[in-house]
Amino acid sequence: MILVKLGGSVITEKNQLRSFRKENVERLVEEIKNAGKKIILVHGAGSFGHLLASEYHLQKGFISRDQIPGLAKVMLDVRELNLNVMKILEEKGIAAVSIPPSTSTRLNSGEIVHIDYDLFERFIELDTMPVTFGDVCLDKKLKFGICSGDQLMEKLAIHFNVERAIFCTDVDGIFSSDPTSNPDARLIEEVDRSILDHIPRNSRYTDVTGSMFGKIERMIRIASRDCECLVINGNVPGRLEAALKGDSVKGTRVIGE
Ligand code: IP8
Repeated sequence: MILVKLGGSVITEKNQLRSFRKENVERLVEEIKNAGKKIILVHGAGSFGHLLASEYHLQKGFISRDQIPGLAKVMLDVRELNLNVMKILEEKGIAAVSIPPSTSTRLNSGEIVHIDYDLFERFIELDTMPVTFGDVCLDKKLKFGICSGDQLMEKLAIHFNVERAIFCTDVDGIFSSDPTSNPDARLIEEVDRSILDHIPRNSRYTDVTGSMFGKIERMIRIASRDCECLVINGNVPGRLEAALKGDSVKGTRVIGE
């Protein structure tokens, strides 16, 4: 079993509200189909989630009633994004089923404490591809919160003991600094815990779901479970297919401990 995350920046225009990158998703789905592997697919929220979630401070949990219309809007928008992805999977002949975290996952202080794994297991038994995504979920302590695709990747990788977890982003992998603003940024082909000494814990980051530091920490935990963990560029044709097939591909391999 292989776990794939299509990052929000690969499937949406991140700074343009609710803008779906249809052609990119069509190509990525083709690559998934060509590779012919058993996959659980996770996708991020991109501009269907982060912009409004940040405006309504949903990542902080319940602060006031004024957030509630925002909660409903973000839930609707990420469903719409998921539906766009599901339609393409169906059109390309992949029998995929959507498992929205808002109805299958619970948080406590922002961390996942429950996932209905049985739903995933039963759909996998039926030879379908489960698809889940970054969403708004109920939170025991904070009433509600944001469940990111990365949090789902960690839990699903561990529960299903997957052989490989592939994170598709809009850059070639993990860099020594932000490659979109620093021309001297260097791609790091193998990343281990020592990199965390060079990344600020609370780096300025546009996502409501946390810093680069936190994302890499999750990846290290995945890689520590005997799972090959790769970060690749989902915008470059062929890379996802190669990574799925186990061929060598430009990107970052995360080393566990
Ligand atoms: O894009 C975020 O999920 P991510 C989910 O995987 C929302 O970080 C609703 C912003």
